[in-house]
Amino acid sequence: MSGEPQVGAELRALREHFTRLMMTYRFGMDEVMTKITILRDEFAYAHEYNPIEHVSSRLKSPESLLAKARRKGVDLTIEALRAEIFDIAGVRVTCSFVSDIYKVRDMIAAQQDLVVLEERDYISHPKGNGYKSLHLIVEVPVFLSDRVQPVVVEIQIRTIAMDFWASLEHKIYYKYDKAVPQRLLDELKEASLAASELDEKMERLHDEVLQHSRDTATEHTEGQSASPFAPSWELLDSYLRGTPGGQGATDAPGSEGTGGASGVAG
Ligand code: 0O2
Repeated sequence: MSGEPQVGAELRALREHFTRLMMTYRFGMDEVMTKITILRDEFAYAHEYNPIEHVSSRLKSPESLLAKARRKGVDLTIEALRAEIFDIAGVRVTCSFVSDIYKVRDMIAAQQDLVVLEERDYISHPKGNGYKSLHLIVEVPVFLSDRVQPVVVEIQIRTIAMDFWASLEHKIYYKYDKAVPQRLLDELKEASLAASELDEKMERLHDEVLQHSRDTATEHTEGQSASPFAPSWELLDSYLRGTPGGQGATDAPGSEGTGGASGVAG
């Protein structure tokens, strides 16, 4: 005999549906993670600059999902959960600067097979407690064996400072079992303002440094950053000369080459 409790057919079916639901949300979340990772890597290569510092994902636990459903008065049916809870699958993107957040938002919104259902801008309209972040509720298609299932994923995009604040606030909120003393709430609000000031200052400094490097740039180096996908200069040169095994002379940037037939060096 197994240790499983005796359950009726209805409960069994509900559990099966719930499991399938969570599985499709996992797939949707993975799709969004892949899209964002591609955007990050491609952007970093093409522009030698990375607007995305970090990407992570989390699937709501069954306990947390059911607690939220109860809190919001959502029926325990797959349709109701799907229609009313948007953060079952969540992806969090942290950026260095506020302007990067909107750059990332635009790149995500431009994806043809993804629909932005809603945008909540808690940066231009912070929550009363000081919470700041840009939330996108998006829908992505998930290709299952017998159908295409649209899945809703919440993407939270924020700066490192906003993220630092939000994780501390979350911790405090749960530590005090949601009854946080007023003094701490006031200090959190102050900390949120300080985080915004830091974001502004860091972005100003970054813009200044960027402008300086543009003004002093002597050669065009776009796309020449180290990449695991780049063949070596020697390999390309020898290929174009028709010599096997990378034996040809090199004309890589900065080397004293003899001016190979290829002219591969930029
Ligand atoms: P967890 O533990 O992160 O999963 P709605 O009824 O739809 O308006 P909802 O669904 O709460 O409200 O939407 P909202 O406001 O966009 O919040 C979704 C998620 O954003 C939250 O999920 C948090 O992750 C984050 N968030 C929103 N407000 C705050 C805040 O004041 N502080 C912090 N630290 N995070 C916040 P969960 O399910 O609340 O929590």
